Amino acid sequence: MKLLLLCLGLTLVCAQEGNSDVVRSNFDIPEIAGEWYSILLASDNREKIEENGSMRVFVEYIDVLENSSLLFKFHTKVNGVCTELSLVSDSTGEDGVFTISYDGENKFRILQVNYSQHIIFYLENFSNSFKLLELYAREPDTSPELKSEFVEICQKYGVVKENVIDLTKVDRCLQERGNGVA
Ligand SMILES: *[C@@H]1O[C@H](CO)[C@@H](O)[C@H](O)[C@H]1NC(C)=O
Ligand SMILES: *[C@@H]1O[C@H](CO)[C@@H](O)[C@H](O)[C@H]1NC(C)=O
Ligand SMILES: *[C@@H]1O[C@H](CO)[C@@H](O)[C@H](O)[C@H]1NC(C)=O
Ligand SMILES: CC(=O)N[C@H]1CO[C@H](CO)[C@@H](O)[C@@H]1O
Repeated sequence: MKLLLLCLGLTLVCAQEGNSDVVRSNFDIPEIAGEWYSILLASDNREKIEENGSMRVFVEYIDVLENSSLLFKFHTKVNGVCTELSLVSDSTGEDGVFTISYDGENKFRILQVNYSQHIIFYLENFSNSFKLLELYAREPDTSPELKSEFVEICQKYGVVKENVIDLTKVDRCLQERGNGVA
């Protein structure tokens, strides 16, 4: 009963299903720095994330720069060859929201993060028409529970589950990763 009343009072908090050990606002951006692995990738435009798609990128690490911009080091397969890709994304000043110029002008936000475990990004374009959701983890793979939660989140953002790709089952160019963060 007490719990029910608490939920009525704090509908917003209680309505947040799934993993409660995550941060959904007031992000501590320096905490997202360091090594990550791409786990799941989803888009309403599947071509973007299929083989040879521009958004099929595998993260190695995120660096937080002095001016609060983020440096993403990725690997991507170009004609079957692992190729490095570094992108800088600038802070918009809004909590967890950044811009990035890559395949058009894009804007992304952090949906949720557990700094020591995983992070979920939602990217929306300015110049082209597609949405992208990404799940990164500190380890090369995550629990099936977290993967299912991600699929549910994608559906809420209008991306069907058939358009969620499990990158742990493909070559993520892991052998190209450096030893630690530059
Ligand atoms: C991250 O997850 C771990 C294990 O579930 C938990 O102990 C920790 O409190 C979480 N951290 C945050 C910031 O939620
Ligand atoms: C922040 O610094 C990086 C690296 O020097 C640069 O590429 C980026 O344009 C800068 N962003 C802003 C908003 O000044
Ligand atoms: C991706 O590009 C490679 C090299 O050009 C080609 O062999 C392969 O068939 C392409 N894959 C798809 C799904 O188009
Ligand atoms: C966030 C954003 O600007 N999304 C745009 C993506 O591109 C389509 C088509 O140009 C626009 O309708 C969206 O507003």
